[in-house]
Amino acid sequence: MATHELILHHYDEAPFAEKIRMVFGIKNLTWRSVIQPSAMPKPDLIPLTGGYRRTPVFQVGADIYCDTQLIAAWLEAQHPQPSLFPDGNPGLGMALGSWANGPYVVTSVAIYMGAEDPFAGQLDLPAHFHEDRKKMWRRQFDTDALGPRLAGYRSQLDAHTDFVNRQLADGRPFLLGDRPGWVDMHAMWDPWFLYRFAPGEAERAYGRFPAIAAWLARLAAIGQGTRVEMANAEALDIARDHEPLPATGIDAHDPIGIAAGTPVKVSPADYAEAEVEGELVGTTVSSVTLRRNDPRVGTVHVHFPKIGYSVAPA
Ligand SMILES: N[C@@H](CCC(=O)N[C@@H](CS)C(=O)NCC(=O)O)C(=O)O
Repeated sequence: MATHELILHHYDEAPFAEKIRMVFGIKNLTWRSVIQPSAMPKPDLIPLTGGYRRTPVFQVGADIYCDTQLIAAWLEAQHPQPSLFPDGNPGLGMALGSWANGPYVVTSVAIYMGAEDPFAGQLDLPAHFHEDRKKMWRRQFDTDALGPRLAGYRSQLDAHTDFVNRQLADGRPFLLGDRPGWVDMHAMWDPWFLYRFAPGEAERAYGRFPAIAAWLARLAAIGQGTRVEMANAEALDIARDHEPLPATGIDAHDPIGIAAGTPVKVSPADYAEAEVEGELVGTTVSSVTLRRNDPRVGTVHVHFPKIGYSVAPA
């Protein structure tokens, strides 16, 4: 049985999932695609994560990795070449995630949520999608009061876009030079999302920049590795039929102050809060791992990055 299969839980319209699909492309990996709903409920995902509902989630056997920061770091560690950091700056590439996942993404999502017709992109989304997202983003903005703030968000977006234009100004094909990397994935999130979810807004923001269109086309041409679909139940069976990797214990320098074996809850701190409960079984300088038991999948280890997540005794 193939414990090593790389399983991505995602849906095609998800821009954070697109970042990881692009990583599969850069590294030319074969991966299994499990389609999850774009809005709650997610009955085939929650047994794996314990309540984390965001997209994507990555699975290898009975190890479940939440958040693109952690998934990208895992893929880079296991499949180092071609590197996601072709300029040799992994720290900067990872640090820019806090820009991309924070102010940059929030600006584009606010523009989409506040746009006249949020379904202008002709996407296949469920009727309750907008309500679901309103609840999900309530810590960042009040979706019903975005109208008067849209102009401000648009001008914020243009300031972020200017970073991209300045990188591309000397004619380089990708943001860091000749080869694509994680920084390209950070920066393409917003145009990729807006062109699909609010095309009029995307045209306003990017239409006058041919260098951005050419860069997006180069990224799209990389492809997404070899994608092989998998039924949802098969992914759950794989988790059930495997043991998670041995727990690492608490990192010797970790100031977290919670002993291994303590029941804890982990939650995203920025949006889509959810209390994932489990037993703390490991930390590294950048991640925390919980052990959970679920009637459908048995024992799983759920891994979260530290950045953007809170950990507290349950
Ligand atoms: N920081 C997370 C953010 C993930 C995220 O917000 N993903 C969006 C979709 S691209 C999401 O979860 N939307 C709600 C959903 O899919 O249920 C990451 O980097 O993975």
